[in-house]
Amino acid sequence: MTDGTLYLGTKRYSSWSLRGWLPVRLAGLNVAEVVIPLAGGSTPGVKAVSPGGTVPYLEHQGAAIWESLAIAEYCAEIAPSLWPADRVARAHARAIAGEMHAGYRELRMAMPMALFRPGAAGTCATDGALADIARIDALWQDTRARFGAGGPYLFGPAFGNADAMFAPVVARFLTYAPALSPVAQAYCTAVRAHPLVAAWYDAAAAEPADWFLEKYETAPAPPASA
Ligand SMILES: N[C@@H](CCC(=O)N[C@@H](CS)C(=O)NCC(=O)O)C(=O)O
Repeated sequence: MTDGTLYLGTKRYSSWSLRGWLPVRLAGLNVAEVVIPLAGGSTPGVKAVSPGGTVPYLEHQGAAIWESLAIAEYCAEIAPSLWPADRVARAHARAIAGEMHAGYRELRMAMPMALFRPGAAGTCATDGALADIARIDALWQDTRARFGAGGPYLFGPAFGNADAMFAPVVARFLTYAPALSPVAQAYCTAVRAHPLVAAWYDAAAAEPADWFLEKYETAPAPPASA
């Protein structure tokens, strides 16, 4: 018997689902997982279950939560260590998580999360995406320098809500391989090696081929100058 259900989209592609799944698993919520194959736009199966019409969607002990950042906050009520204990660090973590949730549209549009997309390295680097990447790289460097002592994650040894919000960005960087600072590169390596992120990749790799969306499984066009 579980305490609820976490609805997700195809793990190969659903960046927002990963942002919701990580806090739920980090907090140890006992929920069943339902993965709905995404249609690549509007997915009837998602609209049928989620009040917000999107995944992730969490039902847990009477609570219904359909925004990834709200899921992260809910999980932190159960497991407060998902945010840093220090007030200033916690404020910074919430600010960067909020910036991620609200922003980086150019990056998200140009470089959709597609965990195993072939031939993607070095492609899709629009000017807008590169501007977002520069901002994220600077943010990670600053956060690691100020709050990251003692461990490989944004706030040190514990992988928390801020890392969860950025995990799909890491996934994009691993697929599209834009130029990054050594600090950002090391952070990507650490996030990819986290057992929960590794488990997500493994589950994604096991998804059936009839869930694949061709636009995310074919090599993107090479840069115009190539
Ligand atoms: N702001 C939402 C965004 C969620 C979102 O856009 N999810 C996508 C999947 S990655 C979705 O459900 N799209 C609707 C669909 O495929 O029908 C959140 O933070 O949870």
